[in-house]
Amino acid sequence: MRIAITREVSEAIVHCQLTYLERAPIDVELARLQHQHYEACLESLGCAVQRLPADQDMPDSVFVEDIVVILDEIAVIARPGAKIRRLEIPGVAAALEPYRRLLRIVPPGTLDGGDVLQIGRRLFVGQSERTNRSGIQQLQRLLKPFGYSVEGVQIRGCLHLKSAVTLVAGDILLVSPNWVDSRAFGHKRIIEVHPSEQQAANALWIDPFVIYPSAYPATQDRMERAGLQLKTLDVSEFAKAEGGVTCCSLIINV
Ligand code: CIR
Repeated sequence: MRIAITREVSEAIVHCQLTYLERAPIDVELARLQHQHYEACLESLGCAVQRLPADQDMPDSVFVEDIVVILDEIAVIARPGAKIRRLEIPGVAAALEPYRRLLRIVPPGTLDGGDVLQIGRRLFVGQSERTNRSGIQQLQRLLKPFGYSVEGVQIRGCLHLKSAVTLVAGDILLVSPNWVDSRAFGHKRIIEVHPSEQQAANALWIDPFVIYPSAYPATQDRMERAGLQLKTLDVSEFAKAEGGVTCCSLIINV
């Protein structure tokens, strides 16, 4: 069985953190509707959705992925590079306690969950504006006893590693080649995003389906030609907040 932890869209999302995008007005009601559709999609794929409440002081609450790295054996509570986002930690940690033993990234380390791409026992971690060397080294030390390797990966021009690359099937990566060099990931098959859709590499694989933004039809076409089964969603308001489809849930195998 799978649990999907999500978190309410805060009224304050209009003041969300932005790094590479210009601020564009976010329609909070529309964001909430899109969030409901996202949750319904997760439910249709067999996930039991558990939605956490959020406050005014958490503009980016909906992007739960950044707060923790969840593995089968353990969960590592991250330490987001944007200080204001650390207020999101206690609520997410409390929700995870029934499911996993919790380890933690501590100062001076910073790490955003959106920078961590898991491929089997290998974890690739984006060296981004949010995740520093200490965060990566701590993750390495914490996970070594569980048999995971942790490798830093250079990214350029995007917020997180998973803005640039996600796993969309057991052996296929979806990659935005201007933002990351896919040779870092070894032997996987690669689907490159369409050159006109640089932001299109963030997809959420819930085997055998892929949840995917409807905003990238040319890349969608490439994925479908490769035999992938997509569930598309309009997530326009999250995209304005520099978020994608992986960021809005924590999937826990129980
Ligand atoms: C932030 O800058 O922290 C949020 N506005 C967006 C976070 C998106 N999270 C993700 O890609 N994992």
